[in-house]
Amino acid sequence: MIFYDCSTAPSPRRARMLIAEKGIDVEKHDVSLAKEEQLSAEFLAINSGATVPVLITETGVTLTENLGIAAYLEARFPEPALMGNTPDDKGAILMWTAIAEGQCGLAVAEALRNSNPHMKDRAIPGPENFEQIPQLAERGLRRIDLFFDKLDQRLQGRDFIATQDFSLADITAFVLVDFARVVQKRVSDTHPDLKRWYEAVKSRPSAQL
Ligand SMILES: N[C@@H](CCC(=O)N[C@@H](CS)C(=O)NCC(=O)O)C(=O)O
Repeated sequence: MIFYDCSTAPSPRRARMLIAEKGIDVEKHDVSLAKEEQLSAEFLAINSGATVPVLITETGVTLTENLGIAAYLEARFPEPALMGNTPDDKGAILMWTAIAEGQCGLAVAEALRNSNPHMKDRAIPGPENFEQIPQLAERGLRRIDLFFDKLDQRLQGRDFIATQDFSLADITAFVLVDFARVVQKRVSDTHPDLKRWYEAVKSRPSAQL
């Protein structure tokens, strides 16, 4: 399997953590977003959507979305299960993964991509250019605060976000919460349960990569 990664970006980190948690061997290629390698003809031939991560499966299928990559890896390498074993757990894990993507990942992306001068005209990833809308950056910052509140509340008396076990939902939320540092949002003592969970996930070997 070939894995197109980028060490500085959150989306490939989600897949990287999942691969590490499952102990899977992949051939890794780093794509530098700083050097805009995702827009090169060579990479566009692999993913015309110009984003990482990308996983080329054992049978040669190209997967360009975290959810697709996770579903494939969970089916191909079931242990340890990271997407649930029971119908309830499977539902809860995908639900919390979607909540983290929509309410944290998109909020951080809005805040960063609509304010950073290096991302002028790159407000949305992909082959097309989009101009920045400063109001979206402000809205993104407010939404990150709301998500931190929500997750702190959810984690009261719990070790993991979706179920009794560590799962894809924890990987997704951890990576996206951690990435909020790029817009100066950091987990602090004002959110004690979020902080306890964040420190625990941060200490896992898969989070060091
Ligand atoms: N929905 C995709 C998102 C992939 C994505 O947006 N990746 C970003 C890095 S975090 C990217 O490749 N950006 C390229 C760019 O900024 O031009 C997933 O979750 O896998």
